[in-house]
Amino acid sequence: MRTIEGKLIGEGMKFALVVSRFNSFITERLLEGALDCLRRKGAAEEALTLVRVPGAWEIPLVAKRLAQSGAHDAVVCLGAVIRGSTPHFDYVAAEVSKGIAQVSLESGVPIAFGILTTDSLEQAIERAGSKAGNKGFAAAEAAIEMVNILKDLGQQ
Ligand code: INI
Repeated sequence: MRTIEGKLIGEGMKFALVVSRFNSFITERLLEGALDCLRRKGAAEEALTLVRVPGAWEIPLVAKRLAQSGAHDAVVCLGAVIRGSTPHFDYVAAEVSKGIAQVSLESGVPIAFGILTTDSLEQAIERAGSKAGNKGFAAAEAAIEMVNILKDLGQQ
């Protein structure tokens, strides 16, 4: 049996990160996690591009532009949509998820989903570098893995 599994090696790869400022107390922790992952797995400093956007709602459009540019092997999206803080929750959470999935499928570029959608600030803190790990780190890891999988599939 041939099994294709992406290696977790980011050397020679270029990444864009899109981070929302809304709930920045959380999103900055996600960014730290994502950068920690990319750097430790071999991505060079000059291979990283960071774009800050106002809120999670704005992430898909910027991710689309970055994916279309051809300048990045993958895009890592980081945001925090917290139900407690807004009646907008359902709209924002649904649209950002759909938007990111759509951009990835249409562009063929891996777009990692590092958007927390939680009921409370406490749950978001748990996923941003405390009890439940760091979702930004996990999203960056998924981006590296996907770039390697697509490379392997392309060489068959
Ligand atoms: N943006 C978020 O990233 N998280 C949220 O929890 C949130 N809430 O609660 O409303 C949020 N709203 C702003 C939205 O993403 C847009 O930036 C804004 O509506 C302007 O388009």
